[in-house]
Amino acid sequence: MTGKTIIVSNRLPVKIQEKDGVYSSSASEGGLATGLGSVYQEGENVWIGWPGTEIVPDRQEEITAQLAELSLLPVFLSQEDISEYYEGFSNGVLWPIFHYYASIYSTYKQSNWGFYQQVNQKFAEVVLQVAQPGDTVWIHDYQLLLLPALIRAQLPDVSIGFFLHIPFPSFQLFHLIPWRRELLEGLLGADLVGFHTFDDMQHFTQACARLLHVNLSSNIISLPDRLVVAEAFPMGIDEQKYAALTESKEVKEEIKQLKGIFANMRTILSVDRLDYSKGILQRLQAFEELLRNNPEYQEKVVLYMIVVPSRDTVPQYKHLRDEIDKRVGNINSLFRTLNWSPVHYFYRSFPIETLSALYATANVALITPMRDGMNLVSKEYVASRTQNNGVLILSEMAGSSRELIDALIVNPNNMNMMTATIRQALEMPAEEQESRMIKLRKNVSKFNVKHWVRIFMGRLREVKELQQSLRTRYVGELTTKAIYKFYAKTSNRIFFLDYDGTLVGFNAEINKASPDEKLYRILQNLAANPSNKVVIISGRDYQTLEKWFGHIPVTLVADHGAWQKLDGHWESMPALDAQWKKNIQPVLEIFADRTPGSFIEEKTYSLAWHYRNVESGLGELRAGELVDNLRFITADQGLQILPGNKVIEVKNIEINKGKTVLALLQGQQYDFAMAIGDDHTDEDTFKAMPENSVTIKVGSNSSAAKYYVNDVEEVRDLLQGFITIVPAQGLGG
Ligand code: GDG
Repeated sequence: MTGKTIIVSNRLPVKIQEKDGVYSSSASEGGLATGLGSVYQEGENVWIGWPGTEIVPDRQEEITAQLAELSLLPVFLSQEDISEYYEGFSNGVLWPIFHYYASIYSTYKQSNWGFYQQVNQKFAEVVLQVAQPGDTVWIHDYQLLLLPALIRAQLPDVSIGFFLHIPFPSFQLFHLIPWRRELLEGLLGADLVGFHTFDDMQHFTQACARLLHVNLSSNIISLPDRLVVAEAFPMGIDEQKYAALTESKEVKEEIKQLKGIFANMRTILSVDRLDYSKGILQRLQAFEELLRNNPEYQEKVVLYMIVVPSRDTVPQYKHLRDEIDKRVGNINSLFRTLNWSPVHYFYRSFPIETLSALYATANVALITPMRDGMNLVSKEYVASRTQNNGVLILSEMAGSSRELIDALIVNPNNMNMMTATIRQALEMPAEEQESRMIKLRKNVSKFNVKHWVRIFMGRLREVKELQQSLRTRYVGELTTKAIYKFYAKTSNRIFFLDYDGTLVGFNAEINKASPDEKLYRILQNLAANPSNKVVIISGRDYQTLEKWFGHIPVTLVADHGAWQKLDGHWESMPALDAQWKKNIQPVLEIFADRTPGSFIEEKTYSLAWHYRNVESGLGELRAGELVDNLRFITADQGLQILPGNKVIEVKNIEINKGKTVLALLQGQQYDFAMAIGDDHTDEDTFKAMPENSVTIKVGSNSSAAKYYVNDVEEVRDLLQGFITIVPAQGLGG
């Protein structure tokens, strides 16, 4: 049975009004509210968020009751909370950095951060009042980056999805934030982290790999207790609503009026919230240049510009507003004639019907943000063009430009391109407009907001199933007994044992991690039983394995399978090339030179850069950079990059422990097969093992192995049991 769904966002999808001491609330029709409407209003489901205004304590109960009718649950915030957490940290630190505005004047106030933490905690408390194991929580946006981990800590058995509506910046930008680690750790409380674009997703996973000790395999981040998936889910709109609006009586009336006002005139529409990320000033500049360089457009073209008031108590926004006023004033005073004003500028919001009429009538939509997570306005314009005409000009910095590829795509910093593209749009023949708009509409209608919700929720369920399938069980007393019993009944057995991190602990000096007496005894006794074949399968070079284990009757596999000792002789995998090493070695050397304590290990078919002795933090940082560099230069070279425990290794793609395991199992009839390992090269071993084998991961419960143990001591105890406990209990062997 699945539990309920809880949506969490900074603001509730509701407008609260107070008149003469009486509060009333009405649902608002934002994009998110439309998309999630069918979700939060169902059954026990609920939407949690701030009601948008400060409510005095003695009225909070009443508001809570009112909102409950709408399936909403409020988080009450004080004025101070809002100014520090929302205006200070969310909009003063996260918003600019995430939109690539890193100012040298940025101030990172500790008190803003303190409130950000506290308010996220307040949200967590409200979520925890209603959430239960088995429920699904879907958290939205940059104001709540810490919330996933806060909920996870109290309630490990919930599904948590997170969606970021704004861009996730590249590493160099994200790196600037003093609390960058805490922010990532907060997000990694989620099971699924969604972004508008593939780039944002990659920026996030790279930040995790570089700043935290996590293993990354494409878009999957492995944490010790579970894996987290990051993915792109481009958000859509309710396209039918926008198409239907154009047919409504009210909108038709407004369309008629607009057509009357702008008869013989071509209109360019621009709609944004007041924000420096939206490129409003640059757009005005482009329009001014268009008029200056193309006098034929005078009295023929109008820029209809709506700027919706937003955050204008913040000095920066107020300044932007003043700048826009000035620029509009300049353009109008420069070009205005008796019958014509080039810019029709409105600093206010309009009812959706007016917006719809503008979308339906504007010949061109000029949407040129400097950075935008998605930009829904561009999609709304397309959805409103039911006659398949009109031209969309779209900035390549908007997430929507990845999908709306039939728009005219511009770089908003390139003024020549901007003006040339506006001309191209104004002059575009009807057939071209139609063929482009048909394709745009198809896209907007297929990937609509319902589709977005369905795909996100579906993926979250899949991630949960994936986690479940990888969740291994601890080898407790009962399991150990069962394993020993199984062992006792069999007579042709094979053991695949990894070395570092499995049979011996991690040592800062690679050559100090040599086998001790106790380990020799265990291995010798285990291998002395003629029914047992013991394979040590390691990433170490063959010379080292020979030195340590050459004298005991075990099979040795070195260098992750590149070398094997069969019948007393070391043999390498046939037809492997090692020419690539001369290209990669210099890169590793640069990193070794720049990173005190790190060193390079050369094996026959691989090169490894070790950073176990590097100052903590620096090693991880350099490792991330190295992986990025290597990805770039190893593409198409048939090489694999393996980030291991304090090591980055590069080797031929053909080398893989799993392949070696398969080769050793081939044609043999083992009735007992066991594999133990600790890092992700051992995952290949686990996957290659036969169905009924015993696979054991060391130190983590998220693995393809069936069971896990905590540490090397537990591995040794388990192996020791085959030698002492099994015979002692008369179980045979
Ligand atoms: C954030 C991200 C991402 C605008 N003027 C009026 C009005 N609007 C509505 C539009 C549209 C919405 O506001 C604006 O959405 P955007 O997506 O364009 O931009 P942000 O507000 O910055 O949204 C953005 C989005 O989250 C979703 O993930 O796309 O990148 O920054 O729906 O129609 N609505 C009415 N009157 C107006 O005057 N009624």
